[in-house]
Amino acid sequence: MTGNSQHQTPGLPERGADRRQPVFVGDVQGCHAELDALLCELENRLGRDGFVLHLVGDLVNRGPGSLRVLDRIYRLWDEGQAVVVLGNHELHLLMVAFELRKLGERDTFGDVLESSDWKHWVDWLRNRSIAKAGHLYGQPFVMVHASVHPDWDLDQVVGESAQIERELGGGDWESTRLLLAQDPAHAKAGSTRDVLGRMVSARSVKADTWSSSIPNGEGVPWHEAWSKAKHGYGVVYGHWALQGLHVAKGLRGLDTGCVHHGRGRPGCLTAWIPTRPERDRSPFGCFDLPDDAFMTIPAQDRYTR
Ligand SMILES: [Mn+2]
Repeated sequence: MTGNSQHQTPGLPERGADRRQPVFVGDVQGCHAELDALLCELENRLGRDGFVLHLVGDLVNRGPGSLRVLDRIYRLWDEGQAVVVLGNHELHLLMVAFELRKLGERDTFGDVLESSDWKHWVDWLRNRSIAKAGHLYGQPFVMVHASVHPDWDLDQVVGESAQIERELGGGDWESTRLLLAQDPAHAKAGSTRDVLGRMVSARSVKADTWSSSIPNGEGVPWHEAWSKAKHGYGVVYGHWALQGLHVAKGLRGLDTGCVHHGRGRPGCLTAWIPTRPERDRSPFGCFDLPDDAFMTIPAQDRYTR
């Protein structure tokens, strides 16, 4: 698979245009100490300005420092050193901010919504992307929080994401509220609300439907169906802490449950630091196997039960 400049985005330049190392980071979920430790390691290894963070979403919730995480990532984003896609916890935060849902007992992003500049955070989040496509050493890929439809080619992923972003962001807050007010359980298959749910929440798929549940006899993991379609692009994603680190051809699942320490394995924050592939490795370039280009930061506490 060769590069296709059609999918180039400002945040993810083609090789040669930007010498900074791309670094993909799994679900942070308010684990500010681990994020700080990761950034410290990256600065030591790559230099203060030597990398661009790509965060797979779920920056906030369950952990102790949602506001601190947002603040740190925002500064990097503002300096052009971070690329962000939204996760289901960011959408949940927006729905609470729009009074479409109540703050749950386990929700810990009250610090964001109670801050004096909460409107800034709502506005920044609602204007973030659902998917970010680009190239890694010539290999087309997309970063998304949970999943892409198994049948979509990269153009469709980008198109669906752009449609959602038009309705979720821009304009006034009312358009955001109207989209989020739709019940995803009753949204028509393929509607903007349905596709938004799929991209930020899905784990299993069956025919043209999806579910956030892990496959239980009904349906299969979304990436199993996606792999069968033999697409030429890679997917970097998060959202599936119970699955843990997922390294397969074309796929890098990075949610290693930093905030869910104790769910069957020690939690940690994981970063993928893809390396330039050797010349003959194909078809997935840096998404091929084997791959040990990961950095892990152990969770410093048991944040959730
Ligand atoms: Mn998630």
